[in-house]
Amino acid sequence: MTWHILGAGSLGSLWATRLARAGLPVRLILRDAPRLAAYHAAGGLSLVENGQARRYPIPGETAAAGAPVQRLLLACKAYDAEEAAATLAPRLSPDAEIILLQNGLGSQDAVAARLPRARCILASSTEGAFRDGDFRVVFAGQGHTWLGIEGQAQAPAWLGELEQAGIAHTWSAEILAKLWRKLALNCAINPLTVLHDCRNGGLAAWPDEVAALCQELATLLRACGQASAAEGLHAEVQRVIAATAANYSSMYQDVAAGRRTEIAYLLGHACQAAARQQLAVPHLQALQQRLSAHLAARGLPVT
Ligand code: NAD
Ligand code: KPL
Repeated sequence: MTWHILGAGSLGSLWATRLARAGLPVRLILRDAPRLAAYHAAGGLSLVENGQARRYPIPGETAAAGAPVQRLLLACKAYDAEEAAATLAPRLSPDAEIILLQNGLGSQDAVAARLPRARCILASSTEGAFRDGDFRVVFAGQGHTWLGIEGQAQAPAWLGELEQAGIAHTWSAEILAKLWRKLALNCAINPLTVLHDCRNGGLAAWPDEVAALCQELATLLRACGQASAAEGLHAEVQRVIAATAANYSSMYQDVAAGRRTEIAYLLGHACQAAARQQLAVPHLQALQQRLSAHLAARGLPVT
C-alpha cells in the first residue's frame, strides 16, 4: 500500500524520508506544477540526522495526478488542511484512510466534514523538525506520535510499517484527550512567549498569568468532557516551561519569521469551545485579544 504524503514541509518530509528509508512505497504530493518541477530539480528530499544529510529520491506528483489514493498522510498546517484534503477528494478510494498530523483542534472536523466517506485518523506528535533549505528537513527532536480514532481500540495492521520505519508511535482510543492536552499546553505557553518576547523559560517571571490560564483551561477541558486531559495541567505546564526553558515556542518562531500562526486552532478553538459551553474564560479571552492585536500589528492573520 502506497503512502501518499501531502506537504513536503517539516513533518511531511520527516515521515516521507523515514518510510522510504524502510523500503516502503511513498509518493509525495506537491502543491502545484512549479513546486513539483523544483522538487525534481532538487533530486528528492534530504533528511539531516545527527548532522548527516542523506537524500531520498521519493517520487513526486501534484493532486491532479490520476492514481487512486488509499492511504494519505495530511502533513500541512491546520489552516491549509481542509482545502488540501478537498483537492484530493476525487482521487480518494472508497475505503481511504487519512492521517491528520495537524496540531490543535478544529481542522480535523473540517476535513472529516469535507470527506465524509474517508476514515480520519487523528494524530498528535511531539517530534521536532524544521527545514533548513528547500526539500531539506532537520530531525531536531526525538518524540512520540499518538494516533487514533476516538473510541476505537483496534489499531490498524499498517501501524507495523511505522515500527519498521522507526517512527515512535502508540495507538490511542482516547486521542481527543491527547489533542486537548497538547492544545492546553500550547495555549498556556505559546501566546505568552510571543507577548512577553521571551523563551519558554522566561515565563517563570509570569507565574500568576500562567496559573490563571491553566485554571481556566482545566475548567474548560472538564466542561468539554475531557477531565483526564485537565488532570495536573498546571504542574505539567510548569514542567514543560522548565524542561524547554532555552527554547523559543513554535508560535514565537512563526511570529519572528513573519509566518502565519495556528492561533485559530489553539486559542481560538479554546475560546469558541468555552462560548459553546457558556463558560466564562476572561483570561483566555484577554489573551486572544492581546495576541490578535499583536499579530495584526505585524500584518499577520488573526485566524
Ligand atoms: P510546514 O509549514 O513545514 O509544512 C507544511 C507543508 O504543507 C508546506 O510545505 C506547504 O507548502 C504544504 N502544503 C500546504 N498546502 C498544500 C497543498 N494544498 N498541497 C501540497 N502541499 C501543501 O509545517 P510543519 O511544521 O510540517 O507542520 C505541519 C503540522 O504539524 C502543523 O499543524 C504543526 O503544528 C504540526 N507539528 C509540527 C511539528 C514540527 O516539528 N514541525 C511538530 C509537531 C506538530
Ligand atoms: O509544543 C510546544 C510548542 O512550542 O509548540 C511546547 C514546547 C510544548 C510549548 O508549548
